Amino acid sequence: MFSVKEYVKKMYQREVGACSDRELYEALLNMTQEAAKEQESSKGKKKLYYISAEFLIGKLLSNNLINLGLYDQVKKELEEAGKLLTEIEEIEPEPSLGNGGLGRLAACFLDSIATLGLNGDGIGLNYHLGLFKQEFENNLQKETVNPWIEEHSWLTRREVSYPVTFGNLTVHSCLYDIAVTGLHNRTNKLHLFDIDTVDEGIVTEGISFDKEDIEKNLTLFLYPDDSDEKGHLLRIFQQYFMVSNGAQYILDEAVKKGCNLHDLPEYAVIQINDTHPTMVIPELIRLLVQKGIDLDEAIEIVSKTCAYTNHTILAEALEKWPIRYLKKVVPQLVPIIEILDDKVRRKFDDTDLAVIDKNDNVHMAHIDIHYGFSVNGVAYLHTEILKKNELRKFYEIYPEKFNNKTNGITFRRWLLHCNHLLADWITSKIGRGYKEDAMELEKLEALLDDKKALHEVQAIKHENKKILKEYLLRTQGIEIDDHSIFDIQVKRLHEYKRQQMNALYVIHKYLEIKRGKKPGRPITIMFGAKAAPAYVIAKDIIHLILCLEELVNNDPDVSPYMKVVMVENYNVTLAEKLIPACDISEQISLASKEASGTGNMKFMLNGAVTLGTMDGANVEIAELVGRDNIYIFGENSETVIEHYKKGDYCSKDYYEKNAQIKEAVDFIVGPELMKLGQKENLERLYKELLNKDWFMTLLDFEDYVKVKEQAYKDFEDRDVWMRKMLVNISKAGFFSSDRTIEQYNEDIWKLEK
Ligand code: 26V
Repeated sequence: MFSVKEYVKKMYQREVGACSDRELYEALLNMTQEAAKEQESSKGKKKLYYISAEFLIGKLLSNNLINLGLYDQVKKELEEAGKLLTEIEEIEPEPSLGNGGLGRLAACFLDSIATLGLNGDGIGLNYHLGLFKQEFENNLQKETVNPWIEEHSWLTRREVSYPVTFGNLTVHSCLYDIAVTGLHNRTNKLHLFDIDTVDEGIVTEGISFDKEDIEKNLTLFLYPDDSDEKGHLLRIFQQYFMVSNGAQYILDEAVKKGCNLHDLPEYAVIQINDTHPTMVIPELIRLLVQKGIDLDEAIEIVSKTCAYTNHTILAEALEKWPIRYLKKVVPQLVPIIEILDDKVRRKFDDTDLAVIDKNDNVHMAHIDIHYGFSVNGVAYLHTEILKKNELRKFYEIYPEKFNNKTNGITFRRWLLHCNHLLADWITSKIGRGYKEDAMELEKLEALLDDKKALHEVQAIKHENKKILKEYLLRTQGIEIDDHSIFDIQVKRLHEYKRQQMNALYVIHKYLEIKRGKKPGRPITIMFGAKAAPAYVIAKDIIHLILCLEELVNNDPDVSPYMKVVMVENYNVTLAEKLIPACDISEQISLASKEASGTGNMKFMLNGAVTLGTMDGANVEIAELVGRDNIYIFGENSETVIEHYKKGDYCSKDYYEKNAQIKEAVDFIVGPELMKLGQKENLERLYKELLNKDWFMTLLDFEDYVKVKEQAYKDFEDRDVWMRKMLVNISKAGFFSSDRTIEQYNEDIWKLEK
């Protein structure tokens, strides 16, 4: 019924072979959207609304074709006309509507919700320029705009508009939907709110713009620079715009289905993705009261409708808004927030539990915990830390609200789409069942001692390395050796993720090679990371890595044995190329700091072996694969938390006691790098490591070097390494987001299937 040939004929009155790739892309876009529409369903009285400031959806064409069961047929039709789907895919722009894990998790969840046939939509914002695009200039990160909305896109404009009032300014929203297809199942929606007055023309240099011109900038960027008050205020404008639209939409849909508002929890459940959408709680209360419901009852209704997910324990990421900011942007919510605070204070004799603290800051997470029915962390260790440490007092009063939901990833994108070779091989060995039930991957264990099978896996890995090599050369002019070990760390840049530790390793290895200690096989250490525009030290770390790339790759003594690569503008598309080609997956955060991580799961599924700390979901990976199939190093979370409590970590002690550490740290400000880099940046980073090192890089460095060397050594025993790869693939089933979503539904949402 859906044939490319016919769509092309209808649109262009031509044959497939006579169309340009862009024309074919647009024809496929139309065809896919119509096929998705046929799967739309309104089945289910109760509906989930997953509200999130970020949805990092990636390109959609191939994924939708896979989910709609059209992929093989389309690929074949195109090939018969001399066209390649992989080339057509490159036309599609990638929307950058997220920073990293949190946004990508939301996208994986939407895929699983639709695949499981659940009634659930996403609600977010239609940022015209997304997150910035990263460019490198003089070994520094430069931010530029990243427009992604074209005339023909996945966005469908709806006839929906709501008024949203900020102080004395009222704007009228518009709404765009993106279809979310499930594998052989229903189509749900991602609703992205916007306003028509946004003006991309106000951007001047890089990503600078007037932060006060709300009508022109409201949905211009994802998370504008929040280093100053104007940035903070804009963030509150964005958050309120998102939740006010969301709340009005949710109430409208419920009422249309027969809800009398008193029974709202039977029609709607709202998952609050981190604290960014927290204002949906007071906003819903405000709207219900406006519609005639008594305040106390409104509070109760909303508390039974909202559930909160915590994604971090980092203090600086836990939102606290000064009440004077809220008075400026959303004065109508302030009396409600004060009542919510008052109720808490009357009930509990502990100011740590209050919504508004003594400095007049509103703790958004406290609103979620008191006035939501569920609080979940995103990996076993993370939830335990929340219960025992950061949120201990809340756990004591509401133990029944706390639950864990270990994150997951959608195998449609992170295996079937990004690694066709491996997916086809798996199908040939254990059949198609794993596509519906990821736990069936365990059947691969029967092949662990089958040499021929192991060599096939090795050949697939090598093929993926060649694909990556070709792609990086063509798109970024980067040359890599496909026979080297691919050691990869790709994720947001943050000190707690410790890219700086990996960079120190590069220095250490560089010096070792200079001294004549050459590795048996060349290694390629790859990085990919964006730094928040105002995060100074993060940008210094990027500078260090780029300087090292220049130094190492141009040194004839070293470059035959080690290369350093920092890919520009790391995004979902690049992840889909890097992950299938990876040998060693770097997951080296300071224990207790990475809530879960999801990249770790993607690498594992694609046959990379993890080098990591006992943090986030690494703990669960280690438990599943066993210590022979993962490289663990560093102090554990309990020790780290103790160090923070006692304040007894002193990086200088490590620097002074260990010559290897001293040598690597000193190199940052040594003549080789000073020649290539900026004195100010390198010195600042050096001082930071020596005098502060808040995320304890030097604490774990020695063990990191030791364990990493062991991994490189083990890589040489090819059969043993291949076995490790296959164990990782076969144990990855637990990390399917289908499992995660089943658990959310079972314990929190309770939607009918
Ligand atoms: C965001 C920011 C933004 C500005 C700079 C400082 C800063 C620090 C932390 C954050 C994190 C915000 C929440 C977040 O993205 N958490 C991530 O959520 C993932 C999905 O649950 C999880 O896998 C990651 O471990 C967690 O970091």
